[in-house]
Amino acid sequence: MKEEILRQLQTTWAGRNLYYFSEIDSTNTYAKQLGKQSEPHGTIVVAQSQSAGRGRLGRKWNSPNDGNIYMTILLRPKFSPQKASMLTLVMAYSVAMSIREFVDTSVYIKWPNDIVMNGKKICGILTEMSAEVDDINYVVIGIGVNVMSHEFPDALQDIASSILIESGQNISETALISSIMRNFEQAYQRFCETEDMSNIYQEYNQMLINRNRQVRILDGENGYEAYAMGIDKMGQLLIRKQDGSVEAVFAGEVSVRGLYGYVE
Ligand code: BT5
Repeated sequence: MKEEILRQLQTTWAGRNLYYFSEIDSTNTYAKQLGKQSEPHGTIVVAQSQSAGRGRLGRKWNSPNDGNIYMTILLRPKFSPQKASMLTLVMAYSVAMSIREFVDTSVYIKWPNDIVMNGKKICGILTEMSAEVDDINYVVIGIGVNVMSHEFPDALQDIASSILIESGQNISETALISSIMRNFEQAYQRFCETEDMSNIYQEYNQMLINRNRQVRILDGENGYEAYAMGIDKMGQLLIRKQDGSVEAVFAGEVSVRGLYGYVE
């Protein structure tokens, strides 16, 4: 498997340094350990299954050995720590572009960190960082893609699905990993030119499922309805509130839901 991934990778800096596990607790946790050591920018960690896969805010990521993707990339960016949260969007854009190369079914981004097909979540992204005030030590971006899962636990039935279930297509996970790395390397270079989403946000908005929709903004205890317009150059979601005022919502602070469910 490791050799097959390396054979297919077309990247130059990224992914040449590859750690592969049949099972691991979490590829993000492992990549963070590598970040503390001197492992280079672009190192990737891939696992066939995770025993303690993580989502945001202490949530769990269901990670069975089903032919899915669990991977993390280690980066050592030169830009300031405030910009790192935009890397989640850069990765979401890259993953959506990649899945679109393989399937006929529509693939969308749900801001900020999910990929959806037919209104179901097929991928989540978890970005974590170690930084000083002005400098980033390292960033890890974890990607979980449900490629081949046939079924999900009851608790996830309503929101989760896989590429196989939604498109009926069998995709090789190694080919998809290679495509994600190629698209991410290119998108990351475009991001670094301006250190913001200027080069990417218009294409991102084309794939944004929340765009031009009523959404529910979940902000800690408070929730309110607004109209989502798309992201700006800083990766913030522009929303029009019911009083007509336009606000930019920062990804770290809130979640977005549809009015009646996960997307719609
Ligand atoms: C995420 O968090 O969506 C980020 C998931 C990142 C997973 C990758 S796998 C490789 C790397 N190593 C790790 O340990 N993590 C990363 P969040 O937005 O908080 O969503 C978590 C929620 O998604 C859960 O509370 C469930 O409702 C749902 N969920 C859990 N497992 C899922 C799955 N396999 N597919 C779809 N939804 C799932």
